[in-house]
Amino acid sequence: MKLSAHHRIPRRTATTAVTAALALAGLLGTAAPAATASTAAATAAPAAASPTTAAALAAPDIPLANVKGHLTQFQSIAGSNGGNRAHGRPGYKASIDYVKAKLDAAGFITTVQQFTYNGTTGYNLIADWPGGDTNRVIMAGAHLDSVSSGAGINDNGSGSAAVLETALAVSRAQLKPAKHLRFGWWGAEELGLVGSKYYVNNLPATERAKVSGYLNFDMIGSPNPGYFVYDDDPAIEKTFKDYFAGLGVPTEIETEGDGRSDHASFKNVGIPVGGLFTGASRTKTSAQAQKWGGTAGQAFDRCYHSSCDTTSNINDTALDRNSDAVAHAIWTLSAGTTEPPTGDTFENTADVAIPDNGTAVTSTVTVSGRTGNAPAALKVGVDIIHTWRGDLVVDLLAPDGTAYRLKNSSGNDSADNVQTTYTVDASSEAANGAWRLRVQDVAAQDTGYINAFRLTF
Ligand code: DTR
Ligand code: CA
Ligand code: ZN
Ligand code: ZN
Repeated sequence: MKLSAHHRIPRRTATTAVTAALALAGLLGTAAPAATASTAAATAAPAAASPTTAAALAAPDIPLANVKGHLTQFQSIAGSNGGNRAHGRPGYKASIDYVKAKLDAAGFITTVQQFTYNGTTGYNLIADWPGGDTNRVIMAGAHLDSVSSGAGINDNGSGSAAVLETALAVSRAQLKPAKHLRFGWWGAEELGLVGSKYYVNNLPATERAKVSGYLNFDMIGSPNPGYFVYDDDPAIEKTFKDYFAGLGVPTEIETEGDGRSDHASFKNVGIPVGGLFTGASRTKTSAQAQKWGGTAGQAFDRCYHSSCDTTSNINDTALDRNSDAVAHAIWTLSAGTTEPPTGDTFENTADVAIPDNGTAVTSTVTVSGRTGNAPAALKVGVDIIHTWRGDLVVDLLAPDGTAYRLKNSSGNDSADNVQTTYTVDASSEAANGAWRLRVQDVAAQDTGYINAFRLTF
């Protein structure tokens, strides 16, 4: 339980003990070389401010060749497994294994969720990108199964490949969004949204409440494409429409989508949803052909649920535009508010020797790129290697010099090291500037050093 009854200690007055919240220890690494000698008043060189925010970052281009490479793999998998990637058939599990291997290699935390339908085992693949606020999850998904009549390259290799390549782009960028990113590949969608329903139904209500939005991509490379945006959550819809407007590509509201793909499973439990679609068996009108090109009077996808839904059943421009739109939505919706997102960390890992029973030393981090004041729950990560930590007094110094007592000396605390995170109400302090951790050893014998100092906003 965190108790953070902090009182701001006016500058240069006798420090008053305040209760510091001790969060889980171990946020900072403990491995460190023996302390290097340094002058008593030494202040470690401030680490270069390294805000790890994605607030303003634009999404990278998603390479069409990479997306098509995944489609080639799905085609090959179908070819080696009876011609399809359908639920309960070997081609589906082989597809799961392919996608999972790519994600594991890219640093995702993957989970294969099993379920049974029609007497056979189905699989969902969930991939979490470590970091971000796990109370605010942005999720993107696609069904990975095909119908039994073919390889299902547009339906829905296209969505699966675009979501996979976007996840891999997140890894390449080492993106650190404010919100937590999760990706899903669903089984048995063609049999009635079975896999996504199973996932949602087995997600505790507390976990469902953390999903800020679910983005669905089912058929996004149709050979005679339309550009349809789901008309569900307004913010998600706007994100997609703005993207296509930026390309000069008109969009239409997806009118047949309700209940027709995996977003329905999420919508049914109150999770905001959105998504993209390039059309299935419906016929493109003349007006649509006027704005999008292609062939009026012909289905958006003539090979829908047919054996001809192969890698030749893809419109490259549609697949490229939609893959880039997936990335745009992920980068944009996970960045949080206009403020640099929570999870912004600044740290200094330079060692600073603490003189035994001597003057105080400091370690400095310089915060920049933020606006306004620091938060009321500023996380102060402290990592001090020191025998008999009862010798130590530890303060946080705000940029204006105001001292916040984190730890008092306590003669009988013979344990080693101070490795924990304090929560400080720093809301009266400007966020930007040089923050310092001040440490003083006030009792003879036992020595050590500051190993790391971290501020998380
Ligand atoms: N049911 C999907 C294809 C599909 C048909 N209409 C829509 C609208 C929105 C998304 C998907 C679809 C399938 O066959 O997988
Ligand atoms: Ca691209
Ligand atoms: Zn289908
Ligand atoms: Zn589909």
